[in-house]
Amino acid sequence: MRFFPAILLLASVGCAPQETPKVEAKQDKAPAPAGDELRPLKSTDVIGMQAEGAPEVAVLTSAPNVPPAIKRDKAGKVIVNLEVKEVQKSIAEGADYVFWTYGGDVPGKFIRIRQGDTVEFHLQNHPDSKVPHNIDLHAVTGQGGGAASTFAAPGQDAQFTFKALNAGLYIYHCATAPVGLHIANGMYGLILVEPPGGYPPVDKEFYVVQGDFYTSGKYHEAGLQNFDMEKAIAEEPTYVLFNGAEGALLGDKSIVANVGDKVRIYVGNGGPNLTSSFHVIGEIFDKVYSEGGTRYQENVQTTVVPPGGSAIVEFTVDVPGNYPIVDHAIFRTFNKGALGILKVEGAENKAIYSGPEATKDFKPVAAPQ
Ligand SMILES: [Cu+2]
Repeated sequence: MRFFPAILLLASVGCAPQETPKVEAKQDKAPAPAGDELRPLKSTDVIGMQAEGAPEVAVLTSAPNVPPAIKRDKAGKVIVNLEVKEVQKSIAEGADYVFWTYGGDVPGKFIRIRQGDTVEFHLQNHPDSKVPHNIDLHAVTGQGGGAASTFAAPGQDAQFTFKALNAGLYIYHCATAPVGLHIANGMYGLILVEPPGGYPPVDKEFYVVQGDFYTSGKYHEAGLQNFDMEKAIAEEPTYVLFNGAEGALLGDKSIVANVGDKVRIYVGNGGPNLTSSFHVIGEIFDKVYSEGGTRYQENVQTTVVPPGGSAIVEFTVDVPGNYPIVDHAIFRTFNKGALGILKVEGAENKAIYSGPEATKDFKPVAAPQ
């Protein structure tokens, strides 16, 4: 009986359709600044598209660098040569780990193509590798995202071809069993599929991927560390890192921009387990292409990046300083390594940020008796 008035209300609204507010029309009129939106094609319109011009070999870059924007105004044929290497490298000062990598580093090489491109993909497993690998690119439509066609033993080059039907920013990763182990060892990276016309130009672009790592020793324990399966299953990482090592974005490896620059960061999360609460301390993201998709949200403080997912964040840097890049699940930053620095250089603007103005004794006003 308590719900009776609500039912009456619903019934009365149902009887008066002429009074229903036209919400849809309002939403359709949401303004979009000219030249500032992406113009992806529908995947169904891309299927019959033919590659034009001579094949080109994709420029691949190691983090935090990003390949140049695609200049082509037509879909083309692109050849990607991605080499798998198993390498022992520093995971933290004094601690080493044997990473399995796409190109020698974690994350793997950044791949940049255009929507509609036909991509001849070569996964090249170095002869010194101990185990076979493959690749699942989330930008691929088809069995296993390519994993079913790229199984490469050490010393093999596995080739397949795909058409990039959907624009967006996509994770790629190894999908060889045990998949969790291959990903936990660093086998992931990003592939950007630009829509026709590309992304709006910015001054600086960077490539940052978070990952969680499970070492046999404790955080900062020295020496060569083994993978710890128990910690991985429990989802209790020893390290949570940007770009595969503690300090990969600190000191002289910090990313740098100048006051006034528009900055875009292609953010990925390789996982294998943890969702990132990606945040830059002292900045607000003017735009976030959530989950690496087409639409953007504006004025965002912290964006969620799931394992096997991505986001594109953009902001203009207005005043100089050191801006920490963190996972705002903050013990990961201060106790597991998830910390980078964006260093912004240039003239101060006291109207935006004064800096310390005064510090003096504070005496609370006594409460009235
Ligand atoms: Cu692998």
